[in-house]
This record gives sequence, structure tokens and C-alpha cells, in this order.
Amino acid sequence: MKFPQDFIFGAAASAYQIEGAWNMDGKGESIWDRFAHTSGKIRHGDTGDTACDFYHRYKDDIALMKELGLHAYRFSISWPRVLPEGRGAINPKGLDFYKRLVDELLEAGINPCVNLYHWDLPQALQDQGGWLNRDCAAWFAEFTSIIADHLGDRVFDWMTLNEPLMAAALGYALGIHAPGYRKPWSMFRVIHHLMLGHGLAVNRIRSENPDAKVGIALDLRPIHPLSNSEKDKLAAEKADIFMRRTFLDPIFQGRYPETFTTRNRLFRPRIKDGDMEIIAAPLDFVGVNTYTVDRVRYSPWAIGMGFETQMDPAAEEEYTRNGVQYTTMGWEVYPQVLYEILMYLKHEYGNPAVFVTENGAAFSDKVVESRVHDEKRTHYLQTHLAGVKKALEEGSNCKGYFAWTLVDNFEWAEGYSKRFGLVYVDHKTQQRTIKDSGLWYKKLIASQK
Ligand code: IFM
Repeated sequence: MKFPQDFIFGAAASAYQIEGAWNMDGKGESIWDRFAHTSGKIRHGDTGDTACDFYHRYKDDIALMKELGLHAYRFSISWPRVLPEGRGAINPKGLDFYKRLVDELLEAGINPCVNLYHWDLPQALQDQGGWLNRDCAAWFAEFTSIIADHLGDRVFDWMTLNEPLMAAALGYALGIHAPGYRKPWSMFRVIHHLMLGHGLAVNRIRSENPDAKVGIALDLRPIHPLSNSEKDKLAAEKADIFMRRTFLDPIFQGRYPETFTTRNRLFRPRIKDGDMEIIAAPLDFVGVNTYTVDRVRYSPWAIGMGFETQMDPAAEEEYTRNGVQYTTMGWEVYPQVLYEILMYLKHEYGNPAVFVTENGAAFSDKVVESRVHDEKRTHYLQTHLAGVKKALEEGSNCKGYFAWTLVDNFEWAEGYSKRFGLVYVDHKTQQRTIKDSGLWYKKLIASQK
């Protein structure tokens, strides 16, 4: 499979999912530390306390990235590692970790792509309301300025937020992610504050480094009605508005979809004069995180929504149903996912530059005689990348692909029970084994030369 000469192949990860060292060298507590330390929140009582110990093993993991031939690595910065209280005094050791990480990546010839917020808000800020507090947008901007000031001479590719929809929906409405709130009405306010924080951060990055390329990583999935009924079709339209247009319209058109701002008062975010101009700060690219398709049906019970997505629960093992493969997350494998989303962005939003900032699959891998024969993941990568290639042939402006993820890591509420990595991690010994899918990816990247 041949891609354009300048197409970027990378891998992505996030701080809480891999770093560990949760309370070392002056790091402050994050909402994920607090959540994972609360009994009953994470499968098997797992925590990110040690995770993949990337904090200590980053040099070895960068050596693995080099071995795979990755062009770029997308990682996030732990806000409370740098600002233990969320604001104010910088923790020099925390900042130094990210400087060393960037230097090591550059030394290995791997482009560092920084994502500023991947869900691990400082607990000290949560104690002041977190993203429910409008001030959180400004706090995020302050944090961004610090990071851009210290890394901006060596980092040129930036993302503000990772998946604001998931941060708001799973964390504030469904309560299955930190901070664990079940207040569906609050979600819209949280979304607006996140988007405001995004816009402010874009401006801060640009003022620190005018050459920076800035984007945001959104979770964007194809949305299909579960049946041909008019009700389900209407539900799919509503899902499109809530799950995709709520984020894309303000960025590209400077306004939220009408239904976002005309909700009943309890649900409606307070939008102040000038907010939309800030959120619509021009971007250099959109990051797309996508794994599966959403099959949507009408639901009278989803108050204020009118739709629900059919989702299987996570499972011990992957399975097939009616000839369709599902991963251990219970996610349908739908290889056209990237093709459809890239075409959607082309037709609905004027074909912006796009990076696939996350894509991958969890399967129940096993090490057998020092090898991991994960042919299902290889097949997943192959068929999904074929979708990217088809989209490119049809004019998509996709610039690169980041596999989720380099090493098996802490999969949020699922703990360590789900393996997405190109590299297997024995979570007891921290031993790494490159999976067959990693070797396939390596070959694909090498074959582009
Ligand atoms: O592990 C997550 C990641 O943190 C955000 N996007 C989806 C991945 C798989 O669930």
C-alpha cells in the first residue's frame, strides 16, 4: 500500500494511560488519580499509579518507536505533573520530564506532537468545579502558555484537547470516567467551557510560536440509523448534530448547531459575547480519533437527546455476530470508518487538512514463544488504512495516521483488561514484546521509501 511521500505514520498515547509515577517528583493529584483510587470505579480495581512506567522507561519506548520506524509520536502532557495545583507554581521536575522526552524523540528522529489535555485535570481545579466552572477555560490557557513557552522552540505540532465529547459525556453525564458525575444537564456547559479553553489555547500557542501547527483531536464516527424507519433516520440526524456538528460547526463556522443553544434552560450553556470568535480561531488541521461506527436508534428515554447508540458491553474475548467482528471493547469492526469520516469532512467542512490522530483495536493477545500473533489487529490496521488510501484517491486532505497505541496501557474504566498496543506489555514485569501487527506496521512504513 503506497501513500503520498510526505504522509506521516505515527502512534499516539496519553499521559495518564502510560506514565505511572502518579505522585513522584512533585506531581499533583489528577482527577484520574482520585477516580481510580475510588473503589468500584475501574475494572479489577486497576489504577494508573504505575501504568507502563513510561516516566522511567521513556528512552526504551522511544527506542521501540525508532525500531518501528515511526515518523511521529503523539503524547499528552499531564497538567498536574507540571502544575501540581493546576495554577501558580511550576514543578520543575515535571516540566523537565517533558523536555527530556521531547529531546529524546528529536534525537531519535521522531517528531513530537503534543496534545495538551487528555482528561487528567488537576484535582485542585476539580475542587473548584473543574470544567463546570467557566474559569477552567482560562486556567487551561495559562497552562498552555507555560507549555508552549517551554517546549515551543522544539515542538511544532500541537493539539489542544483530546475528544471533548467523551470528556464531557463520560465524565459529567454518565459518570463512568473521572470526575464521575451523573449530571446529564451539566454536559452542555462543560462542552462549551472545553471549546472555549480550546480557542484560548490556540491563540496562546500561536503567540508563543507563530510557526506552530495547531489542531484539536475530535472523536468522529460514521453514524448510521439502526433501521430504515423514519424515527431511526431522524435519530441519526440528531446524533450527527450532537456528536459531530456540536464541535465542528463552532470551529469551522463560528456557531453551535441551533439545537445546542435553544435547549431548555437547565441544559443550555451560557455563551458570552466574543466566545464564538475565540472558539473559531483558525486551525491548521483537525485530528480524527475513530474506531467504530455508531448505529443509532430513536429513544424516547434519552431525555433531551431523542437518540441512543447501540453499544455492546466490553467482553473478555473478541467475538463475531452475524459474520461481523467485534473487539474486546464490544466495538464493531467496520473497516470503512476512516473512509466515511474523511469523506464527511471533505463534503461537509470544505476538506480541511486532517490527521487520523487515533485508530486501533483491542483484542485478547497472548505471548506464545516470545511472539504475539495478533492477526486480527493486523487485518484491522490494513483494512482501515486501505480506507484512508481510498479517501486520498478521492481527494481527501488526510496528512497522516497515528495508530492507537504504541504499548498496551491503562484503558480508563476497563483498566488493563484491554490491549490496544502494537507492543505487548506484561503488566507485572513491564516487559515489552512487539506484536505481529507492530511488525506489519514497521514493514508498511519502511515500504514507503
Ligand atoms: O484509550 C482511549 C483514548 O484515551 C481516547 N480515545 C479512545 C481510546 C480507546 O478507547
